[in-house]
Amino acid sequence: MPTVSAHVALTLARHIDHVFGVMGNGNAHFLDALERSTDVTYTALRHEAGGVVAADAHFRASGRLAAATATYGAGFTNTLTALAEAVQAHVPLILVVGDEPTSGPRPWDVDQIALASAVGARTYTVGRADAAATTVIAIEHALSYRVPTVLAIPYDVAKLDAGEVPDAAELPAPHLPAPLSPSSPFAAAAVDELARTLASARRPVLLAGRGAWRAGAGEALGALADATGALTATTALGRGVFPRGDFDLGVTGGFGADAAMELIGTADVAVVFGAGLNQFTMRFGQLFSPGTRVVQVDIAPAATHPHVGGFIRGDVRLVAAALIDRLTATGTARERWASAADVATARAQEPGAAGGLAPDGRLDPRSVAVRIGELLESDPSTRDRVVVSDGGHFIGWANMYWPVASPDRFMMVGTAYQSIGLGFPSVPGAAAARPDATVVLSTGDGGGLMALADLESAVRVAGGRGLAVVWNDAAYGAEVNLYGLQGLARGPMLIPEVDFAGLAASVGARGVVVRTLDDLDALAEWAATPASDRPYLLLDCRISGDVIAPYQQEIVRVNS
Ligand SMILES: Cc1ncc(C[n+]2csc(CCOP(=O)(O)OP(=O)(O)O)c2C)c(N)n1
Repeated sequence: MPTVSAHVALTLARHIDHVFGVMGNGNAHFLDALERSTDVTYTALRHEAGGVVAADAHFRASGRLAAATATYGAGFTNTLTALAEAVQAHVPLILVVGDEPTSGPRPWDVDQIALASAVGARTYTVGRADAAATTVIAIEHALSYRVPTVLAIPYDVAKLDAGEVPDAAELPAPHLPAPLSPSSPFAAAAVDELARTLASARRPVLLAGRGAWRAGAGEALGALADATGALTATTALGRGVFPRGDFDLGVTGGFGADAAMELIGTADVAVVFGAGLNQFTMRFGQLFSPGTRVVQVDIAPAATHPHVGGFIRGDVRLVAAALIDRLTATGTARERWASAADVATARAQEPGAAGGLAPDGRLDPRSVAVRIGELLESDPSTRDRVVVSDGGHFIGWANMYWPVASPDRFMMVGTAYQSIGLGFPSVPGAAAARPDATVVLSTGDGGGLMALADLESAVRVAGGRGLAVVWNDAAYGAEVNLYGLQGLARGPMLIPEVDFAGLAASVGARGVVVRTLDDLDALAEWAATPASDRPYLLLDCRISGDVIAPYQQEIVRVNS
């Protein structure tokens, strides 16, 4: 007869395809049931944080729920940083864990419910009689509130016989909340007013974030930009949401080019769709000028920045469609207020040192980023890519120089919680979510070393579809820039130069030490080889720490 663990596994299997994690006493029976009785693909990670990161990256890359699993105690506490990141980033996933027996804690148990709660995640604990229903409730909670949710199996309950697994028909199906329609008379009046404002605007800008992508609003926002003659811009997480790029000013904030940000500052009307307007997006308050009328459209309960002068609560796609209806009814299709050529000039980034070397003889990361960006775009196999990024000073390079086709093709797992060290385990999650795409990791040497346990997972799972770019400056560069330059002791900020190419080779990848731009020809050769015939490639780029990204200079300025 099926056990409680089998009830959890079989019910989960009705709603998800992938589980990532590490095995131990607390989840052995769950994994046994998953392997024997379901079609779910289980992927072993090498650190429990990695299991949660992979499930998180899977959702970000596909919008499909995945699960992680860990044993009780040390396995569970190893997940906490990754769990906090998923909470802060509003990423749903299910974390199936073992837990203390119902009879009470053993010496090696900790209060897991309190720990999960402390980082913002709710726990549902299954019992003998309710395991399937409780599993569905956990899935529903994760999807409705867009949060990671813990599903705990007490140790003494895990292998109890629980009878037949209830039929799918008898279980409530998880459902998503209906889109928030701007249909009340108040909302309709606000939409009317915004349509009039846009119709009479001389220099309108539309700024969209990841919320716009989640709402499926890309096409509608593109049509709205066409109808209003607006220039567009996105947040870092919203890159690629607008269908056309020729009137797009790029990312707002420190990743954007100065000239593009200055153009945005001259807007008379800016409408913000599905973007939280954090301090980075807002250039620490400098993005818009006091003369810009800023209207925010979002499902959040209220405006999220003091510069917002008008707020419409609603689903971004529905509000955009309502605006287009009103604007096309009055026939107001407009010319853009700047030419495509001017927009392209404004958003162009600094190209880096000619020849690629900084004065200290190491690579200029900007030149490396430009060249890698060109190579990624020039081959069909790398054009179809998902970029996953760890955190650190280097995040600027991918954000500034590598084109992004849509927001689900670029993710920074870790930045919501400001954690480094979640890069390598993002790779298996994105690779499973997008079985045809190349997964490109961008990581520092500091974060790369922290995540090293899952270098093996990245190489094993992504294989020839995987490429890692290590921005190896032999330092915790962000710390050098923020504190070393203030005169704080540098010893703790430095890392011996690590041979990442050698580490990659030790787990079956091809590692290439990149000291000149010509060394990047290895990427061109690799891209030209069919994915099935090539190993994972790691580019160990020996970069100069002296080139500081503009976004980091902005942070230094604000901090001082
Ligand atoms: C888990 C965690 N530990 C420490 C930090 C502090 N921290 C922020 S950036 C950074 C340096 C990252 O170094 P690296 O990955 O080499 O990238 P770089 O800054 O050199 O580009 C550190 C240590 C953090 N954010 N998260």
